[in-house]
Amino acid sequence: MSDSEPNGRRTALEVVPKPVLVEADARDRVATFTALLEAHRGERHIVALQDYPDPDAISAALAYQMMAERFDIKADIVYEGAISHQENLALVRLLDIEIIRYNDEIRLSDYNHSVFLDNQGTTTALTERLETAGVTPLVIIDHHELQGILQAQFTDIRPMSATVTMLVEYLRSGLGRCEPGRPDTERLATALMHGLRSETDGLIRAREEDFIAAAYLSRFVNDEMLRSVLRVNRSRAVMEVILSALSRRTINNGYSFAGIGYIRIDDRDAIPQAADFLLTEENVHTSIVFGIVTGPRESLMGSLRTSKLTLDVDHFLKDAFGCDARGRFYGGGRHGAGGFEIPVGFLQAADDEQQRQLKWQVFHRQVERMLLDKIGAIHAERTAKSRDASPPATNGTTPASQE
Ligand SMILES: [Mn+2]
Repeated sequence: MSDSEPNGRRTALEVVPKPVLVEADARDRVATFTALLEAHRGERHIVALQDYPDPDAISAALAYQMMAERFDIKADIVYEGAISHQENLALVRLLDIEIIRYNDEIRLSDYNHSVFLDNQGTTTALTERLETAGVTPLVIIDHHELQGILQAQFTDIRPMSATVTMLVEYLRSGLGRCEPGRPDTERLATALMHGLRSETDGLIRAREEDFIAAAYLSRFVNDEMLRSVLRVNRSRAVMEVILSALSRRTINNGYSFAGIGYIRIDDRDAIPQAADFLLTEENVHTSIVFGIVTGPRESLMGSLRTSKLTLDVDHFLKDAFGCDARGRFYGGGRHGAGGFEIPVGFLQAADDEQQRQLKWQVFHRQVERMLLDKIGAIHAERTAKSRDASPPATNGTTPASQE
């Protein structure tokens, strides 16, 4: 693995230098994982998903649930937050996936262990709750960069395109008992195929190992079901958010950003969809949409999308927003996409309308300034570089729109 890229850029998708399916490694992993499940036979596990689970996470959890079942392990899939993207809702409903939104009636101490899939505990509010309840992490399988806040008995963190691809490796080894024509196999394979497709932009960003996973899944996928999951329209709320982002956007050096004010937690997924939409505008290479999501825990949330190959999203967001007092970054991302979340904290839930407006203004200005500072810094760096490389320009004001 080429650990030392000269500029230190490492995102999940960029570091896959040699075929990941090194057979011996895979055999070891599968053997260790199998022995682990065997050793925990009969237990109850909680699969903790990120607060806003996506198809990669949801389908990976389903895979774990079915593998664990073979060892009489009952795994509940739990998240705290919301499933708001229509496609994700369709996935859960059409494939009848049992996924539980955290509530006070769930006794976390009933679980023997926790399992983190497609996350490492940094993007779910369940991490702290589980810690408090004394439920220790058993498994982490994830394709994001190593975050190192949790120690589990079994850890598989690799720079793959999707968590699904990693789970399929375990399934294929026989842990899954996948058989054509079996309804539970069909359901699982369809969910995984959707997860894989959505995580790789419809396989456009898929790599060799993802195609191998897809080829395996294709034996079991129910095409009709998959089509139904994909055939969902945008809700009115999402359209309104897109409209709002469109009318409030400002464009600076190819960066388009829009602060959209307050948004209900159930419509939260409209933010990335609005960012996707803003990215389609001519001469825009990067879009950022953010707003204050209201709900039990109010926070400012934003999404970034970029088509600029040289923009390291993870680095960009970490640098722009920094981290909290405990050292946790407010933002992060992967190839082409990222997000950020800043807790509103003490300023939460003001009933007074004027105070609400003031609060939004404060957050809006602060985020906008941080983004502009970051863009300004990138621009200055680039201008300096091009000055080094080429004869000096006749005047200092280089046109901004040269990309
Ligand atoms: Mn993922």
